[in-house]
Formats: sequence, structure tokens, C-alpha cells
Amino acid sequence: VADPAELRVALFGTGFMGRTHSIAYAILPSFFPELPLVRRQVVVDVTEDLARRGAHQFGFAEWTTSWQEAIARSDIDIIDIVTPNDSHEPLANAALAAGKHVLCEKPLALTAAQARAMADQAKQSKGVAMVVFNYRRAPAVVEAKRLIESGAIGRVLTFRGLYLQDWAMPDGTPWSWRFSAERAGSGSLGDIGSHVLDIASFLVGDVVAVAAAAETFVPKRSLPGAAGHAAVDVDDCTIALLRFQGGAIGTLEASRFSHGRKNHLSFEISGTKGALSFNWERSNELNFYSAADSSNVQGFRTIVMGPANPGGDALWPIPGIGTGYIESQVFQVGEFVRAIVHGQEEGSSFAHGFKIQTVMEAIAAAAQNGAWTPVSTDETK
Ligand code: SOE
Repeated sequence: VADPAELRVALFGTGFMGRTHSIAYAILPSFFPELPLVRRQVVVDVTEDLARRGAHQFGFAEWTTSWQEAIARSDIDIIDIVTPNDSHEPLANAALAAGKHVLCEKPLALTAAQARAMADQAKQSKGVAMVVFNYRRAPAVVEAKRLIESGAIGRVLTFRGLYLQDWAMPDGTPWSWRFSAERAGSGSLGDIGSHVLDIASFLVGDVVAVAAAAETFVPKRSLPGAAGHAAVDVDDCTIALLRFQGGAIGTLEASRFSHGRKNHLSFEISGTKGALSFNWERSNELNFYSAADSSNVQGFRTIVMGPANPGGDALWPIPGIGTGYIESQVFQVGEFVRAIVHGQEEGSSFAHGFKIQTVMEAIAAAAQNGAWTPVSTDETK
């Protein structure tokens, strides 16, 4: 079991997620002082300008445009992959083959076959490999799990999960890799639906069969900064019905075309004895209904997260101070570093990323063939 006092990270990519992960590494010791420090060593991006700017902005010591060089370095322990989806597999596999620890953004891969290859590679490697599903780390989501496990809502009957955004909707939103099947694998389904499927798996269990409909509302978009257009060949919106192992049923709606919904990742879970609901836009609140309450006071109660809730001891000393996106990434990175120290992944391993990818692939197939579709159970164990 490794117990390094200090780890060094190479960050691959300097976009939005590169920024959030870098902040999380920087502030990790103020939340989890017992964990090894993660030194922000080297940034990799495709141009010198991007790599240099990334290193400066995110507080890294060095930069390079050669990912091979970063992986070959013996002083680098962690490869953090925050690049577009089509590069996840080659980068992660090369890093794992070199024995590095790998943290990779979601969705893990373009296809289930790719994700399986990555999970297999992770199993053979001495490196720890995790896929980023940061929202499941929010105290309110972990509290929901704790309440479900304690029996507070009885047997889970239904799950309703939404991830709604509206950034793709305005006229003129330009084409980007997120609108390309070749580069992203899928559209709303993989980009945001994957988070809901992760939470469904975390809170309710495995999805065994799906039915679905998907639509592309805007089939071509203008290319940024240039004349001309490019085709959109991914889903703008996917809606699915879910059947869970154990008998619960549910729904998923993933859309980047929901006016007024900015980062509306929400779920409602109904059980035989109560219900839970959560919406990321109010990420500090968990709503809990107990059928055991006397009928004159029955209603959803809003629990404001604080020290008594999961992770609260590491966070702020007073309820309601508020936690958000960055704290969720700190928890994510904290779990990853803890897994390195203990030599074993908890939660979102690459095997889990593969499992989520099989559900997404079944949903995409179901949207094509219009029929209930089983989720392949042929998993990497
Ligand atoms: C864009 O839809 C995006 O950045 C997603 O890729 C992230 O996973 C989500 O957390 C925020 O929105």
C-alpha cells in the first residue's frame, strides 16, 4: 500500500474542467489535511499558447504540448484527463500502461466497447483509475443515500431524474466538439444524462432495461469564427424509461434545450414510506417527506446541509454556509487521492464508468429501435 507524502499531477486539458480540478487540487489540504499534497506539476495542451496560459492560470510549475513526454516522466504520479471525449481512451490507456494513477472526466469513453477496454486496462495496471462523477459527492446526495439505506423512505418504487440546461438553445450557439458523435460519442445523453445515470446507480441500483426517445432539434450549427456550418449528429434531448434491478422503475430526461433551466440536475425518489427530492440549483437543500409524520404536519421538509450531514466535518462549521461545484470537485479529488493511498478505488472506478456507458448505449439503441432494450450485463468484474 502506497503512502506517498506528496503526489505530482499532470493535467491534460485547460478548459472548464481543467480549471475546476486545478482549484480542487490547490485547496485539497484545507479540507483534507490528512491526505498527501498534490503538486500541480505540468499542464499539457495542444498549442504552446494554451499550455502556457493554463500553467499560469491554474498554478502549475511547467507546461508542454507533448502528452507522451508527460506520461513518460518518472516524477509524475497522476494523469488528470479533462480533454474532449474522443481522447479519453488513448490517453488513459497510455497512462495506465505506464503505471500512472488516472482521473478521467465523464463520460468515460465514446462507446461501451472502449469503456470496457479502459476498465480492463485499469484492472491490469498498478495505477488507480477513477471517472469523475462529482455531483454524487454533494452532501445532500450522500445524505439521500444514507436516508435510503437507513430505511427512511422504505423500498424504493420510482426514480425521476432530470438534467436540464438551456445553453445550446439560443440562435447562433456555435458548433463545438460536443455536437459531434465522432468526438463526443453522444450529446445530452453522455454530457449530462451520464450524471443522472450515475446518481440513479448510486441511490437506487443497476438499470437492467430501458426504452427511449431522442431528438436533434438543430441539425447544423455555424462554425466558430469562420464561414460555414457543421452537422450536429448527436441528441439535443434524450428521454428514457428505466427498469432497475430489484423492481423500481424510473425516468431520465437529459436536455440542453430547456429554457430557464440552467444546471437543473434533479431527482425525486418515492418509496413505500417516504420520498426524497433534490435539485442542484439549490445544492445545499435536500427535501425529505416521511409518511410516518402525523397527518397534520405532513409535507416535504427542507433540510439545509451542514456539519451533521455527510462530509460536513470537512466542510464549514455552520449549516447553510453553502457548498457548490468546487466543493463537489474537492470531494471527488479527495476520494481519488484516498484511493491512491489505500491502493483501491471507491465509488466511481473505471468499471463503474463502463457500467454507466452500457446503460447509455442501451438508451441510444432503444431510441433507434423504439423497443424496450436490455442493458448488457456482460460486465468487467
Ligand atoms: C456542459 O453541459 C457541462 O459542462 C457538462 O459537461 C458538465 O458535466 C456539467 O457538470 C456542467 O455542464
